[in-house]
Amino acid sequence: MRPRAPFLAVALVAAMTTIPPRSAAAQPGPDGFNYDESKVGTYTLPELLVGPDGAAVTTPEGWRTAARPRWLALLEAEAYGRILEPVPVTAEAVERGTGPDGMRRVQARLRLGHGPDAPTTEVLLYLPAADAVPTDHRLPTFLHLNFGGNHAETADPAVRLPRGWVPNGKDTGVTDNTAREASRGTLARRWPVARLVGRGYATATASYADLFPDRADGRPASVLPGMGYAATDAEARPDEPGAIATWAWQLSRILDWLVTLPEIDPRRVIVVGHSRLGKTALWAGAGDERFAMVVSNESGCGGAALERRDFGETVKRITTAFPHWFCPRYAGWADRAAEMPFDQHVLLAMTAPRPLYVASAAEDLWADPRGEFLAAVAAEPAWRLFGRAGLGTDAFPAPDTPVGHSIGYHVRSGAHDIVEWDWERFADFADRALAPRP
Ligand code: GTR
Repeated sequence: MRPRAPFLAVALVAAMTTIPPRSAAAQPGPDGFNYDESKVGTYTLPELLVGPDGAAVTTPEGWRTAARPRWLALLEAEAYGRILEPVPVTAEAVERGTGPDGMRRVQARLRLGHGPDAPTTEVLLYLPAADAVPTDHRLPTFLHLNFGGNHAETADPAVRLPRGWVPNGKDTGVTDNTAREASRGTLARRWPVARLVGRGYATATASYADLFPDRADGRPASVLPGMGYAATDAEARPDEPGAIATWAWQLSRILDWLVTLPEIDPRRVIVVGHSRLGKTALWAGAGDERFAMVVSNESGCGGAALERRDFGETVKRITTAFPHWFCPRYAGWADRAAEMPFDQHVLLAMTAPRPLYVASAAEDLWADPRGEFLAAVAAEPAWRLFGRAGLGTDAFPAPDTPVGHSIGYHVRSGAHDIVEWDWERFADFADRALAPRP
């Protein structure tokens, strides 16, 4: 009789190839973390409307002059590190062409600072066709950093490849940290350019790896040593900026260039980010009030999600897995979330009174959707000081049902990602929140 093992092995392989991938709901994140709402426990958030002396803040003026600066300084010292100073920005190697569907395409290499050794970031911008908008019309603009390089975000064959380090990735097929032609368009689902441009927006992107390679030993290879900051982690001071602060600086420098373009409305540039880049978008909007609106997509721990809620990713885990994202002092809050002098509602409130949109995904339990929503609820008093309605509800909404006024929120069905449906909701919100007022 023939042994049965080979048949079994073949049957098993066949079965494995036809089993659909396990959904994120069945596998919410790494083992050993809480995904059970009944085990979250109780917590008390730090009072938002207070100044440095602990006195209550009750007016917009008090927010601007006392509460906001106090919280911003604390977030710099304890979480993200010092905000980096601006430098002169020069556009080089500017290409203007026609992209898909007649859109105008602009590519520019921005030199940040003086001299041939100053770092550069490569920006890709799409605008509606010239005959699609009235002359002199200035466009509201979505700006986001991307993970795979500009060429991965669109199938447009003219888009230039990054010259430096890029992360390896399943989607892009990169395995040696080097950008490749074969990645072109592999992440296009994350940036629905034609839809945004069709709705009357300009939209720009750049690779997040241009200035700080996203790896634990990235600091020496980042722009920070050249800007007078520590060359090694060992030399880094407790409030030394990390990768998130550097990426936020990149966004501000791109904004410096965008606002010089006659097509762009300098008062309607919206910063968007997904996941670690959602944390970055929030921090960029906190430090740079020229961003007219901020969008956090599934930013989770260190982003929109409350740390005092024990659900999904924790400060301990994030500072162990990604020590380079934050300032060194942040790791000191691992396992001590209840003692933190701030929580993430404070980060969200840094956008007030500008419009803020927070987005979650139902299966993305690692990022704690409910914790992201509750942070937005807790941030609302900052908008109310300005007579704005904020979120306007404390009831966690059903999936795919956007809510809110000056703060928008949705929890999309599905897994951790940023997709066209999310962007459409950001644009719906921006249409309302940034509509030119008479
Ligand atoms: C995860 C990390 C999250 C989130 C995510 C991402 O590994 O734990 O905080 O930022 O990466 O950026 O995709």
